[in-house]
Amino acid sequence: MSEEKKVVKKAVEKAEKVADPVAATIDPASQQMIRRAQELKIDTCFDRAVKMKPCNIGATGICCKNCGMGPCRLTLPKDYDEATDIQTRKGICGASANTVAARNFIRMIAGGAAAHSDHGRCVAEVFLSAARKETDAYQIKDTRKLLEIAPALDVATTVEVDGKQVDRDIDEIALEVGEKAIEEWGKPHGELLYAKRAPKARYELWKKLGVVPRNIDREIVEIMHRTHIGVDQDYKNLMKQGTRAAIADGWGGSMLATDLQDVLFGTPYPLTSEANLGVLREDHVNLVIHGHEPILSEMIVVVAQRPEIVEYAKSKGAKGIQLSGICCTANEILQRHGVPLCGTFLQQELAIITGAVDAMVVDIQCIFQNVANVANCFHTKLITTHPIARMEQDNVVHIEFDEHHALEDAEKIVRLAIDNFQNRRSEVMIPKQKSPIVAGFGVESVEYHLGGTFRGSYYTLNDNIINGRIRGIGGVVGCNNARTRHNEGHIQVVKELIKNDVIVLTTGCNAIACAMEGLLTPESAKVYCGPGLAEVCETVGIPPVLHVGSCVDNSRILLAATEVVKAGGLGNDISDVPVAGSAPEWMSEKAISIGHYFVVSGVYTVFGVNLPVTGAPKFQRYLFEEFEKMYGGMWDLEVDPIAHAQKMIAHIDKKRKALGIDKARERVLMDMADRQRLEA
Ligand code: SF4
Ligand code: MSK
Repeated sequence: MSEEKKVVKKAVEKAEKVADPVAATIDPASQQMIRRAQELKIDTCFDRAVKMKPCNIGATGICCKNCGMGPCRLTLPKDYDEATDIQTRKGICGASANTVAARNFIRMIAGGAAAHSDHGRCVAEVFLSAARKETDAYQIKDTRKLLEIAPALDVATTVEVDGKQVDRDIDEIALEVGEKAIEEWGKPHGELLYAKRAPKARYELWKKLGVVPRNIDREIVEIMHRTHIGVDQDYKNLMKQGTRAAIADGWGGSMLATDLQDVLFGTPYPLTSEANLGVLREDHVNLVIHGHEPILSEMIVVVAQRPEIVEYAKSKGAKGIQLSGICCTANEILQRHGVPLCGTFLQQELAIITGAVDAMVVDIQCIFQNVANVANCFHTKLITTHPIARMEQDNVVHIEFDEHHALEDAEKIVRLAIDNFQNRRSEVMIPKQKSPIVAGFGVESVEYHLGGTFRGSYYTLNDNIINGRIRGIGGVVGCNNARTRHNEGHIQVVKELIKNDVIVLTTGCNAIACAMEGLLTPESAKVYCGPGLAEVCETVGIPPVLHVGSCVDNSRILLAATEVVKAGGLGNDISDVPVAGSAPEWMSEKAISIGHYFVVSGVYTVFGVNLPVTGAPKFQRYLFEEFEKMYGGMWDLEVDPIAHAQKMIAHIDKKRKALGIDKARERVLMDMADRQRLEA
């Protein structure tokens, strides 16, 4: 065969290569839809991941393209020698592998922090509009939460009248909270106000290490400056800036997003719903909401429930309107309204493959451009809504959403979906799988369920940790990644943790994966937990895996850990608490920012899949070991899910030992006989 023919043959083989559905995902509903897509010759991310191999140099963090002389690829030599590395492995400008990896790493933090924080800014702007009464669509809903956050923004909730302190007008407080919040993005002086919401010891440590953020935007911009060619060329100094930006995200942009959303739309409290592709209904108008900001989706929920809109849907032959969500918008409307979860990040194309989605409306973040191509193979209308997130394909409809005419925009979108119901042109195939769930746990509801209202603290949770019924807390979060089997890492890590009495707080796509697996029900405790955690869950009536929201709601995990510190008995700082973090299937820059603010808040944090640091071993050691000496928390990487969870458990046990509570009970590893005894 001639060379040319060989090249063509290879290209054809590559084009025909598709994913093995069972190797691609543990979820039977997704397997069914991957097969369906392959039958219809529609490619999905699972097929593309098989066709395109990642570049090992980039994946290990040592490719630099920060200037036009590059890309410089600083491949890790087989005979790597740390002593000579800095002289022998360098870019054209001389940048070392440590510099390149650190620059890449903090640029990921900048990307993630920018995404969360810009989301937060958008919420703050809508909040301010609502406080100024410029819009009827949004109101201050949760005044209790408003009063709770006001002092943290230096806003007084009382005022002196005739020598007495009296309550201030709520509208006045809301306006000042909105103005103060907006200033956190770009104020010229001072420091991030919310940094003081961390335990006192943590705030003082940040102060001592010089990493308290000045404002949110500045820390992100400074990363872009420092990582420009020829600026900061010391990986430790680069990471110091990465730390400032990550704190500005977790304790700033993300936390403000969560708080202001709670005030505007209500603080979540536990409710029931369902999860997986089976929530779509053949005889209903299916409108899937995908993205991150609840500003739009809240309005869609309102409009879709209006009797005249439901009647309009019926006039088109549908039995009603079924809303459902993908990614974190899904988590937002689930936790406040019980709208079902249609799927995770990797199921966005699969939802359309069912043929039952009349419209998918998207806002920002985690939206595959290929959903437009898939939608084009069906009747599905794909609607973009955000001025910063549009798509080039012609079949995409853009309805720009604005808080000043929010309800009108939402109605346009819902009507578009309804009008499209009659245009279904291919066979509808909806997988039957869906799982019941209990979601909507915030810092407040965890306090209520585990602490009791009369105590008003996390005392009972702490007590259960001290007596060993609960061994510790795992914060398991983050995305799916098409480079690894969908949901397998998430589920194995979480099951191993709860089997060993570690209660799990979850957000993002991990929360959706756990929902699909049936782990978000109180009943699952009896099946999957160690005896201590099972007993607590049964007594209190909660699931062993608590869904605490979306990606920005990782701030709830930080505040829950802070409440644990405040309740007493488990040390003075988050780094003393038996807690560990995890993102088994991460993929986004946001995950790196989240991971880093967990670490510098004092949490040992393990990632799965890979980390773009392994090509620079000295830099990696800095993050994985030396950070613990400075912050009490550090990074780790473990691809095997069981080993991953066991590393978290070992860290939790280390903390228990340091607190002197390790003798309370021996480690329990449940086998089948234990489980049967528990069930008897
Ligand atoms: Fe290469 Fe230095 Fe330019 Fe990076 S900044 S691409 S290492 S020359
Ligand atoms: S949606 S950032 S894939 S968790 Fe927040 Fe899921 Fe990760 Fe997007």
